[in-house]
Amino acid sequence: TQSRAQSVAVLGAPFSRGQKRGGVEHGPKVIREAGLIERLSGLDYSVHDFGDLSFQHLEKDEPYMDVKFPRSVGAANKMLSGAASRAVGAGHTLVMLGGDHSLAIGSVSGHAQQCPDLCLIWVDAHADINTPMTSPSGNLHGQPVSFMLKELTDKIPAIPGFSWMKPFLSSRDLVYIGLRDVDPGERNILKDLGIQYFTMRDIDRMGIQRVMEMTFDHLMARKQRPIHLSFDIDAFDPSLAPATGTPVNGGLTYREGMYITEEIHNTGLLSAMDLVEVNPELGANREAVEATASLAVNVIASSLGQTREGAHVSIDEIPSAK
Ligand code: HAR
Ligand code: MN
Ligand code: MN
Ligand code: MN
Repeated sequence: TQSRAQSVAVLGAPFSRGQKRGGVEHGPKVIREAGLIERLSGLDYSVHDFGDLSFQHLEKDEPYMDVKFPRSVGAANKMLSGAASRAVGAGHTLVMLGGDHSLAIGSVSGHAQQCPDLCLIWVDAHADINTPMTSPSGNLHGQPVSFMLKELTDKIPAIPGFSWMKPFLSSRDLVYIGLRDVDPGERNILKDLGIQYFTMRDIDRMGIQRVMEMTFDHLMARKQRPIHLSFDIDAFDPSLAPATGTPVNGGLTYREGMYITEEIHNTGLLSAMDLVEVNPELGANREAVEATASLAVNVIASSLGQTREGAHVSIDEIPSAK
């Protein structure tokens, strides 16, 4: 049988101040309502639901330069980082439910405290690598990766709320999949640091199978290491994931999404993942919200070993007729 982590920790992070649209803080609730815990239990994991973090609401949190809600985002991520570190340290595979994508600062940094040699696979329409100086919006959900990268240390000003964290990731340990809305400043950073990224155009050209091969060749060339998967639901085409804040046409198909996550599971190296940017207040109707939430559950289940081929059972005799 396959080696599989025995236990999964589910941790909700109901937080929305990394961007300006309300509702994304209800992501954990709708993803749970779509049956997440039951599905993971059905995959034979022991599931530890750690519930939702309760973030302190700061009444006064003025922008710093153009950065919006710096203290709220900093404090929420500090708390999440500690919780993520404890969950991984206790031997669980972590599933963090957002919330907006600024939360990756906490989940990846907490994971890295336990697994300093981790690599990061970022599946998203967006690169989320603006610095506070290049960000066109000031929203921190468009910036989390810039705070993680050692190579950008000198480009990140001291933002209130962020003194607890230091950059911990090398740009060669990061791969993007699904990009199709990259700001000019972001493209400069990607090129300048030589970051490996696969846009939707690259998937069109090479197919998702080749893209995943190249992803693992890049990340595992020197040695196998733990994987952090940060999955933004807006990587999918808006026809599949309508209930999200910044949909961009021309996204992943359902099959591409399942192939990406199946291949990540097949490495046996997935150690933590995020599922972010599900916003139930933005679906046109209940069906749209439920479709988005159930897609999120499928992404998580597939990352954790659900296969389209069907489950392997240890007693594999075909039942006889009598
Ligand atoms: N790049 C834009 C910015 O920095 C938009 C970021 C959009 N948001 C996300 N992140 N959903 O993946 O503001
Ligand atoms: Mn609300
Ligand atoms: Mn994102
Ligand atoms: Mn995105």
